[in-house]
Amino acid sequence: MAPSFLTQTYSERAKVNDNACAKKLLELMDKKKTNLSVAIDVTKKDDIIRIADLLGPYICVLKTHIDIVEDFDMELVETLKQLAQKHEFLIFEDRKFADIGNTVKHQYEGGVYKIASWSDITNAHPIPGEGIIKGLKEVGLPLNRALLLLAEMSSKGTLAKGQYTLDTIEMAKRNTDFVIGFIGQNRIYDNGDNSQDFLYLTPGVGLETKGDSLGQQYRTPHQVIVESGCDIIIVGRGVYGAKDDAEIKERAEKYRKAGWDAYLERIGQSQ
Ligand code: S5P
Repeated sequence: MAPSFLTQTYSERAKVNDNACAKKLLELMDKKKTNLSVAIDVTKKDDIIRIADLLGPYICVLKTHIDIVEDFDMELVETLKQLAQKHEFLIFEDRKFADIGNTVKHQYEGGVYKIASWSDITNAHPIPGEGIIKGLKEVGLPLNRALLLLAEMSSKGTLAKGQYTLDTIEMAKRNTDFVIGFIGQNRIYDNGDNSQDFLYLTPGVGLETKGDSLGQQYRTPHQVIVESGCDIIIVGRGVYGAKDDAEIKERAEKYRKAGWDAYLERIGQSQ
């Protein structure tokens, strides 16, 4: 039996991944030595651009919540696209689509944000059933975009667990041309038979605190990458919530190193 993806390097996995977006992501993770994604959940355009430029060298994925930006315009996304090229990272609009296929198609393609035109990756809740993937795919696939399904959540009391999570994985397996992985807390589907390599992106990561007052729960990069076998750590306030730009960079490097060291340990290459 071929070795599990769990113990393969990101570059080995890039070579056998058929999805252009997943391949690019795995390649740049290997090249930049980072499995850190930062969630820049700030509300002013200039702050997003400043922090994205600052953090570019440390991250593989820049995660946005575009609908919290107070002064949004298309210039913002044009600048983010330029920064993505300059620093080699992917853009992930964390839109969490959750409606019927026909509606999400419009939400993804059009409206104010035109998400599909600039975001390499987006995500969806599987709750409506497979039509949500089909709708998003009609828009995203011709543009070489990719989708993550929310298989589990980091928040207290989440309903995304048990059979729901297992059914989410089955849904992904039927749509591997577009679905490249999951937002989740554990590597649920690691078959060891190498039939499909799904990426696991994991939020709820913090080194200093265990959670917030609104139900968020944090684990360490080591818990996420080594113990739970996930691939990318997503950190928000732990990085951008620093007092100034110098500290934002310091924190990004701390999380990048913690995530990368955990990955090296997992694949058996730690010194
Ligand atoms: O289960 C989840 C899924 C997501 S995408 N839990 C999460 O926290 N997220 C997102 O990750 C959330 O919307 C936010 O943008 C980020 C976590 O931010 P932090 O400040 O708590 O690290």
